Amino acid sequence: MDELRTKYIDAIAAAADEAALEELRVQAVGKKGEVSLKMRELGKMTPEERQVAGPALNALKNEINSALAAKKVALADAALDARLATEWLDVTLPARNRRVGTIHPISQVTEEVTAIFADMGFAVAEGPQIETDWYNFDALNIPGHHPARAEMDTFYTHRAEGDERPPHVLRTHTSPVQIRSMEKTGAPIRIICPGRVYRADYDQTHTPMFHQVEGLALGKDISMANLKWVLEEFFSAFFGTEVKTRFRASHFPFTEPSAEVDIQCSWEGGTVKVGEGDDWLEVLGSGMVHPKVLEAGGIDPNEYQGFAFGIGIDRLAMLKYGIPDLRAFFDSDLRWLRHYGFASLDQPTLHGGLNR
Ligand code: 2U9
Repeated sequence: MDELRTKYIDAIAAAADEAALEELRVQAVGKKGEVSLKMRELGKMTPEERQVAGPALNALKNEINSALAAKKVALADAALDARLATEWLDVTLPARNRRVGTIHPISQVTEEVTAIFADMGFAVAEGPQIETDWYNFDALNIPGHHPARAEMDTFYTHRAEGDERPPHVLRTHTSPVQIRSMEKTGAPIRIICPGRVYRADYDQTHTPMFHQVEGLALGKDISMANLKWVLEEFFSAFFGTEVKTRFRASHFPFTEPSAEVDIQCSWEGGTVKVGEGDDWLEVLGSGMVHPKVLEAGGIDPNEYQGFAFGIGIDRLAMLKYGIPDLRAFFDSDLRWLRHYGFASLDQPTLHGGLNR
């Protein structure tokens, strides 16, 4: 029995893993194990012999079982220690750099323009990009025969065969939004309408989809003088320097009188600088809203009047951020987007400064 005890207690102490331990358990105290076989021999003994050998074998079995259980716990602890020693990570390390996207210059400029006009009390209005010909043309005093319709290179949708109704169009300007807003809220009103517009034209300075922001201010006492102040205020805030404007008489179907607006600039070494020099750059169309357009929006022209204007956002972005080719705006070239894009956590506010 002493031999068996020494053999198994030593072997258990030396077992390298749980599998070896299980093998030892089977060999010693399993059904056909050495200790179990010895226990079977108890039957052949005399009662006196059995009285000594029985408790001794039981004690040996218990001792081996205890040693097995203790070693099992020790092995598990050692395995856990080994894992903890190898599978660790330093949670205090700084995170790995990840490429983050950038804000597109069009989005950036739209936010800048919105912030400036919001500060002057203009709300943002939006509307559908697919319009009826009424909202896109007729309501804006552009009747069916008007040459402006042909000049606008309009995209038309298809009507089913036999459907004689005029087709819907992709809006050629954001002006329909202003008509819809006039219908909805009436006057007085002060809104800007930024958004996508569409014209079938493509070269270095034209893309079939581009962006406009139009403005509308109606009240009982609004004049061209207010228009000039608002625009000069806008350009100075946008370019971060005082910008002079020049109004030239023009013609649009939806405004009367109408004016095209130039901003002061200089040309040096092939680059434009806004707010200095003796040259002028045309950037915008504007005027007093035509009485017929007010009527189309459900507003009495004898009671209310006001100004409207339209600016190309893409053009503004090119001017402010020195971007040479309009077409690159919409190529989705990642190198271009990383170069001209803006940090998403660096959005413009009037107090934070729009011109960094
Ligand atoms: C309503 C009444 C009047 C908006 C106006 C212009 C003149 C204009 C162009 C500037 C550059 C378009 O992006 S561009 O090519 N816009 O010249 N837009 S007046 O007049 C309105 C609009 C809505 C109800």
